[in-house]
Amino acid sequence: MPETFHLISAVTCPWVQRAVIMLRAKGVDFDVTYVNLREKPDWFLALSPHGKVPVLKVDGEVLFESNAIAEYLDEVFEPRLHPADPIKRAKNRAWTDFLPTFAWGPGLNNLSYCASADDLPGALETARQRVSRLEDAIAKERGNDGPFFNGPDMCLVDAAYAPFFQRFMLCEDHLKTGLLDDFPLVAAWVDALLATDAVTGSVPPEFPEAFDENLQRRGALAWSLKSGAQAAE
Ligand SMILES: N[C@@H](CCC(=O)N[C@@H](CS)C(=O)NCC(=O)O)C(=O)O
Repeated sequence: MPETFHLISAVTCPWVQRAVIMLRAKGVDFDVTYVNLREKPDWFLALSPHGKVPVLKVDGEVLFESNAIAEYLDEVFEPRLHPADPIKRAKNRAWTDFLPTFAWGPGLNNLSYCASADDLPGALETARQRVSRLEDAIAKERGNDGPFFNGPDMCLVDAAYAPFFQRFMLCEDHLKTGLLDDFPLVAAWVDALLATDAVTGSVPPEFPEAFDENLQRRGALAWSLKSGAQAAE
């Protein structure tokens, strides 16, 4: 059994968070080193094949890509989060593959980080199309037997999507788009994800401040609305 786990991380990275959710769900202890991705240190560039986080060092072996890391952790540590049934497992992997399209296809992130009120309706419409695919998938594959993607137990699809929904909900507090109002299965799924210890404890204490800085740097509408409301208090 491997003994040491060292995660190379960035505070607001959703792909890193997916790895952390998996480590927490599996009860694996790990050390963390944070890197500044705007000034990547040489040791990091030498270690990370794509110059990206997450990287997980396992007894000195370098793993990269959050999906590969999640699959590795699931193979090595109990409890198994992937479904035992190969057909269900393949479908889960397919929905995990949908994540980049869901987030950036353009997708949910374009709404979360939307720059202006004028851009909001278009971003909302695209995000609705993306969420609707998940709503249909859940209705077809699982029905009402939630709250997680496959049912009562967390799975790798949950670990993949949770960070993106978490960020959206932080922005939604200010944007108030009502995106999830017409998607009850996804809405209940998101509620469950954001109430799960493996997810809630997967960001460091400095996350809220770093996320706000990120919004500000992106010139996000959510940030203008938040800072405007704070100034009015
Ligand atoms: N497909 C990769 C995406 C990882 C990724 O994009 N990480 C970002 C931070 S959130 C990064 O390291 N960006 C640095 C860069 O692209 O230079 C994964 O799933 O691990």
